[in-house]
Amino acid sequence: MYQVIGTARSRAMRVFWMLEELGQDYEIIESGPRGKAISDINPSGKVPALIVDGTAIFDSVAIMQFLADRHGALTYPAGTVERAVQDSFTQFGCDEMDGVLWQATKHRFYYPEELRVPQVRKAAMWDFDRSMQSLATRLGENEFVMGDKITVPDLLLSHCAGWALGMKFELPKGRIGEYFKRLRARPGMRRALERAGKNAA
Ligand SMILES: N[C@@H](CCC(=O)N[C@@H](CS)C(=O)NCC(=O)O)C(=O)O
Repeated sequence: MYQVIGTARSRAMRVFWMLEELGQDYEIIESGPRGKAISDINPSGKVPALIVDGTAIFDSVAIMQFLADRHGALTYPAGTVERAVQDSFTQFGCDEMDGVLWQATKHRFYYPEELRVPQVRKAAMWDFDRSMQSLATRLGENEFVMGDKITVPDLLLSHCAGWALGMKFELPKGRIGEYFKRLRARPGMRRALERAGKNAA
């Protein structure tokens, strides 16, 4: 059985959600960032980690893609043009959403107070807004970023959208807003939240 180190309030949520979508069982090892369970195996102290066959894999996006590949779902096969386009959306999520939000989060809560620059939040909102505009164009009328098939970046992008809401960033209305809502309403997301939320209690 898979073991996941992390909590629902971290990027580990992406991994719980992916495992639910894939119908795979998993054990949650509760650890916040830099907690003992994660620091014992990950020198950076960052969550999440997935333990599989005795090996620890770090980075939520690497883990999600690994699981999708391994179980042959929510992904196009490596080496196909579709996979290259899919990966470009994944990279978009990392750079244009996660990276921007993480920067804003660090300057809001995470850095020692003397390193926090309040203006970073405004710049991050500006970046985020531009990202949403380009996502709107790329998504067009599609249900998912790759058309009618859900893939790894859909989970990543909508997880980031929830993070953005938590940071009081404005999410676009219309098709993009509906796209995020549709994804977050999926039963797999609901199950992951219920299970990881309970586990955290
Ligand atoms: N790119 C990594 C980032 C992991 C990460 O930064 N996790 C946060 C919690 S969501 C953390 O543990 N931060 C601790 C730190 O930066 O010291 C991933 O997607 O897993």
